[in-house]
Amino acid sequence: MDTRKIEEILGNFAIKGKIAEAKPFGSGHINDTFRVTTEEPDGTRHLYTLQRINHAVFRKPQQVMDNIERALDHINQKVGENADVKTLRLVRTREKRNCVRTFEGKWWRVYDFIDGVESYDNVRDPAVAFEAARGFAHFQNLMADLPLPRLHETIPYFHHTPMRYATLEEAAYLDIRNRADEVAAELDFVRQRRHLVAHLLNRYLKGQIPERITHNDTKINNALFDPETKRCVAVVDLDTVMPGLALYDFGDLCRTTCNTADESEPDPDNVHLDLAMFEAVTAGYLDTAKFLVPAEVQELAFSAWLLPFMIGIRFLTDYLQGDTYFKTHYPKQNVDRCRTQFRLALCMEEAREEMQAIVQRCARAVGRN
Ligand code: ADP
Ligand code: GN1
Ligand code: MG
Repeated sequence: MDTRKIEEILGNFAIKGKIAEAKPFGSGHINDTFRVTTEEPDGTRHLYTLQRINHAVFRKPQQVMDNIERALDHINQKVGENADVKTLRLVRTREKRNCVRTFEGKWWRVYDFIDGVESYDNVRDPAVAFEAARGFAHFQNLMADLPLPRLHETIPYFHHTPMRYATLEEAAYLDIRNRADEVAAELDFVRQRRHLVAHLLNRYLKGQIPERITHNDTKINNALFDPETKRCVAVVDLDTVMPGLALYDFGDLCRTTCNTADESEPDPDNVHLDLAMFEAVTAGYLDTAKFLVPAEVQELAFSAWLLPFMIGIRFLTDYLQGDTYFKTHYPKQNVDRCRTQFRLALCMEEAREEMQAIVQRCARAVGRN
């Protein structure tokens, strides 16, 4: 995108100074993100995050923005001037709105850029995993007393595994790109495990696991770290903050921290489960998520398996549907992503007892059993 276009969009927002630089930023799969530097006449510089909300994914962008605004008002009021945490701050438009819709029908928002922090697509350091888990648990904690009304479901059935499975079967049946034969082994992998898709939802429906306000996209690169203290100082990507199960947040963080390979690793044999990382995530999460009920603690290891399984299903579905949802950078990236997730899930099946033992050990350490 050229600077003139960015200038035109930013012209709607109450930013300080004139654009000095605008660069694509981050490695998110959904939105278009830019880091923008502006400069005032006296040389003072400011940094902003400009984002185009992917409205093919988020069909009601205004609801996304209203959720985010409520969540941030609540969080910012609670954390106050606490210097240890950095929170997202929306920059309003000159008309005091939280986003703009251009005449072409595109939706844009601006945040203050959180500077001086690091984010990682892949981590191998258990101390970072521990901190990330504490960061997301802290986020859940902060959201626990958000006043009613209930937040909008910005993507209905987002982590509804039975629905994700049904959509996969539909995509395989329609097979609009003639790709189903090529991924027969992956489809088979899913079908062999279909009896597990409703497990957490059944416990939720029985009233054993509560609905909470959750982040729903807790991959490690949505946590920002202080490079010196290595503490998680901010949680970003709030588009999917909505009612959900805490276990989904825990599981997604395990998915992105316990895998020794990248998400798009082309050779599944390079995918291994790092149990030291699982232990660190579990310990960090239990350290801060004091609100968990016993059934949630019991299902931590299961949710660590469920998320790679479910997100693998989503990558596979997207491949069958022609790669229209996740950004891809080469033709079969969604197949690589899917195989990586399924290999990780398989490793977790093989390590099931060890993972349960780790959960019990961590729970005992914080007096939870
Ligand atoms: P996507 O939905 O496409 O993943 P994100 O909101 O996660 O978009 O943004 C992409 C990446 O940009 C994040 O993973 C994070 O590393 C970085 N990022 C997003 N917002 C900010 C911000 N306000 N300050 C600093 N970095 C940010
Ligand atoms: C997307 O937006 P990003 O890149 O943080 C996706 C997540 C997936 C993840 C897989 C709104 O996350 O659900 O788990 O890719 N976000 C949405 O890497 O679908
Ligand atoms: Mg993101």
